[in-house]
Amino acid sequence: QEYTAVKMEVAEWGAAAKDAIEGKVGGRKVFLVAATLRPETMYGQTNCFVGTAIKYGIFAMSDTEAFVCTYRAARNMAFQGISRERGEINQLLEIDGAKLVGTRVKAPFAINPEVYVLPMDNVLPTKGTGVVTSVPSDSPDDCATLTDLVKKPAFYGIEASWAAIAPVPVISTPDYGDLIAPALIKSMKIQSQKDVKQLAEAKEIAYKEGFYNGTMLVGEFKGMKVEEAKPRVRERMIEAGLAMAYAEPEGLVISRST
Ligand code: ZZB
Repeated sequence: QEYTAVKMEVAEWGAAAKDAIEGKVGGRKVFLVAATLRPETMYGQTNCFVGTAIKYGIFAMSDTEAFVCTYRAARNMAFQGISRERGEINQLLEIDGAKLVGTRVKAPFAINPEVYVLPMDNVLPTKGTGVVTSVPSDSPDDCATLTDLVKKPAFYGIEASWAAIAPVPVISTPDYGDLIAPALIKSMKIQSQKDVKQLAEAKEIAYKEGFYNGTMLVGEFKGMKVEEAKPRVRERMIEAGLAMAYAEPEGLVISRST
């Protein structure tokens, strides 16, 4: 899978992270790095998700920058020309996902320039970077999770205000309007992030509809078909130094067996 790895710079650490990190990153700028297959939706980011039971590392990528992601992702990046020295992994510290919740990060290209790190039950430690950027307008999983958080902030250990953020229309499709994910959640009667089977179905529909029938509503490529805008937005983010190409290790598996 060829992902776009989006650099979400920490604007302000939450209280728990601040204590854990203080004095340990050597003055580097720190970024949570989210892997996405939908760079064209980045205008609609409303928050960032981590798994509270996942262990993350903070990895020095250069003298001036450090990335928050899983060890597995840092290792992949080290072999994809993202870290300064090939194969080198320099972990500055380990931190529990739970401690990252409440941190405020910058969301590149988003209409909401800064967003909160929030908890999601279904973040897989074995996929992408373990950090997910959330676009509730176009991702049913994100929409369902954010709704859970709004309903039960205390249960999820967050401040209600961190999740009190409306989906931003980014893409229009003829059949589902300007907010496909909320429309699917409603028509499929999805109750929460726990409805994983229906959410997988909704995701499939949202991917296909968005890609083949979607038109951009915002940004530099407003009015363009999603199919054409997608690689262009990605390129713009990479040019701006806000994103990188990031591939999953299928490639490594193949090269090992050959
Ligand atoms: C932003 C975004 C906006 C995404 C959207 C999707 C959609 P897939 O299709 O199953 O391969 N993701 C990335 N890493 C993880 C992880 N470790 N655990 C759980 N989810 C993760 O999934 C790729 C998508 O799953 C990624 O693209 C990311 O969310 C999430 F409008 O990034 B996406 C219809 C989907 N729309």
